[in-house]
Amino acid sequence: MKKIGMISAATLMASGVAAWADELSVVCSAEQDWCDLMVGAFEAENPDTDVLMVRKSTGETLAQIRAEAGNPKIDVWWGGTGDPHLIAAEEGLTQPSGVDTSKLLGWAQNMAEISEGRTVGIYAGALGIAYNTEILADKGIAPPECWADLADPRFEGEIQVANPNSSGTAYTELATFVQLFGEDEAMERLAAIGANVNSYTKSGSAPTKAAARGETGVSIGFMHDMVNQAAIGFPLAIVAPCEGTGYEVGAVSIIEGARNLEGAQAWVEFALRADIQSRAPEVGSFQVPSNSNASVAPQSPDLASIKLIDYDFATYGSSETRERLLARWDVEVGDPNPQQ
Ligand code: S7P
Repeated sequence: MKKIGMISAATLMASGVAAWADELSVVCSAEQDWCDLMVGAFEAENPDTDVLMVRKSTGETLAQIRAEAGNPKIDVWWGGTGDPHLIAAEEGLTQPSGVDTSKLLGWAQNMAEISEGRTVGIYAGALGIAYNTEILADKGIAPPECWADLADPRFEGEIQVANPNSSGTAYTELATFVQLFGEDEAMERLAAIGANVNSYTKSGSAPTKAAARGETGVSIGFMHDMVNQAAIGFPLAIVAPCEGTGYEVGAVSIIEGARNLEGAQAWVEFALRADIQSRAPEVGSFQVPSNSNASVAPQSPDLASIKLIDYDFATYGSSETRERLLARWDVEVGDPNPQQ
C-alpha cells in the first residue's frame, strides 16, 4: 500500500479514513498485454494510485459482480464485450460515470444511451472465422467461407470456439446466430457446428491462438484477435462469413458502490481519451477505437467492408435474453467437457 504523505495507509485505516483511496481495483476483460499497458500508463499519470488489476473473461466478470453486489471488490470494469456490461447496468450493478461522450463515435454513445450512462463504448470489432492455412492444406480440407461451412463433416474435430457462459466473444457469436437465423434455427446450426468442435474454451481469444499454433484447424472469434496472431507471423487466414456477421462494442463501467469512485471516474475519462486509445496497437490490439480523434491502426479490420448485421444491443444486452439463450445453448448445444 502506498504512503499518503508521511501517514501510512494502516494509520489512516485505524483512524477510520478510507485507506483504499490510493488503490483502484480494475477487472480487465481485454487481452493481458493491453491490460498491462493501461495500468502502466494510468499509474504513470497518477503516481499516488496503485491499480490492482485482474484479467477475466466477460461472463466470469459479470458473475463476480453479481456475487459481490452490495459489497463490491471491484471499482471499475474495463474491456470485454458490451452485452454483459449492459446487463450489469440493467441489474443496477454499475453506476453512471457522468463522462462526456461527445467525442465518441455513434456506436459507443449508443451504449451510454441504452444504459443511461452506466456503460460506454471504448472499441468495436467484428466476429469472424480463422483457419490455419498449413493444417487445412496438409489435410486437404477446403477452407470455410460461410458459417454454414462449419457444420460440414469435413471440419470434424477441427473447430475451436469459446463457451458463451464464460466468454463474451462466444455470447456475441450466439447472439449473432440468433439475429441471422432466428432462435430455433440458430440453436440447430450451433449444435451442428458443435459436432465438429474439439473444445469449448473459457476465453474468447484462446481458440484463435490455438489455431495460430496448429492445435486446431479453425477458430471462431474476433477478427482483431486473428489479425494479432497473423501479424506475429502465424499461418492464419481470416474469413468474414458470407451470411454476414455480428460485432462487439467493448465497454467500460463503474461498479455500483465502488470504494474508489474518484479513481474509477478518472479511469473512465482516461480510457476514452484519443491518445490513450491510439496506443492499443503498440500491444497488438487492433480493435476500432471509439474516440473519433484516436488513430485507427492500418491492420484493424475495416468494419465498413464487412457485411455486418444491425446488432441489437438493447435486446441481446438484456438479462432476460442472455439467460434464456444460455439456458437453451446448455441444453441444445452444450459443452461435454466444461472447463473449471
Ligand atoms: O481484447 C480482445 C477481446 O477479443 O477480448 C474481449 C473479450 O470479450 C474478452 O474475452 P472473453 O470472450 O473471454 O470474454 C473483447 O472485448 C476484446 O475485443
